[in-house]
Amino acid sequence: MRDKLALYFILGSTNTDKNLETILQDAIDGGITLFQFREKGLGAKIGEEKHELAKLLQQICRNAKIPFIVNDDVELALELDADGIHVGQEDEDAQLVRKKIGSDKILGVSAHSVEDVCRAMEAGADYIGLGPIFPTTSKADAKEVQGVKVLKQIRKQGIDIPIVAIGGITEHNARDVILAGADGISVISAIASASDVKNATARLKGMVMHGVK
Ligand code: TZP
Ligand code: MG
Repeated sequence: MRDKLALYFILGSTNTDKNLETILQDAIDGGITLFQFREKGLGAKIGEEKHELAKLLQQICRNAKIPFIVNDDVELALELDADGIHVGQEDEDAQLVRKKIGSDKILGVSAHSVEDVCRAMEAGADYIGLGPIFPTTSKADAKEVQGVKVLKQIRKQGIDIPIVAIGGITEHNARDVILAGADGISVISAIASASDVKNATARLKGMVMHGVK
C-alpha cells in the first residue's frame, strides 16, 4: 500500500475547466501512483453523468495499471468494481463501508487527529488521508490547517499505518511532509491547475521519491 501512496492524485469535474481525461493521462505519464475520482462541490455531476465520467477515468487508470479509488460513493465503487473507496469523517461510517466492500478493496479514511486515525484503523482502513496540512482552495468545507504537527504526533506514538498527507501540498513543501512521516502526498491543484501537467507531476514525484525536483 505504502508505495501506491507516493503521489496520489485527486480529480473531479469541479476542479478544472480542462479535459479531465487529458489531465489524468498526462498525470499518469508524469508518474502518479494512484488516482481518486472525487466528484464533489458546486456543479458536481450526479447520477448517470457521474457514472459515465467515472467509467472513462477508470479505463485510463486500468490501461496504466494505476489503482482507481472512488471518493464517498460506495454504490458507484461497487458498480464499477473500483480498486477502492475513500471516505471522510462526515461520510458513511468506515466500519460499515468495510463490511460492504469486503476485505479485498482498498479502504481509505480521512483523519484530522490521532483519535480519528485510531478509530479508522479499528474500522479496517488500509491508509489514512491526513490534513489539511496547508491552506487549500480545493475543498470548501476543509477543517482547520494543522501543519505537520498531527502527522509527527502520530508517528511519535509509533502508529505505523500508511498515511498520505493532503491539503495545499506543492513541490515547495512536499519534502517537509515526507520528512514528518507521510508515505506520500495527495494533491488536486498542484497537478490539475499546472500549465504543464506532466512536468509538474514529474517534479512532485521527484520531491517525494528523492527530495529533489
Ligand atoms: N481534503 C482535505 S484538503 C483537500 C481535500 C480533498 C483538497 C486538496 O486539494 P489541494 O488543491 O491539493 O490543496
Ligand atoms: Mg466529506
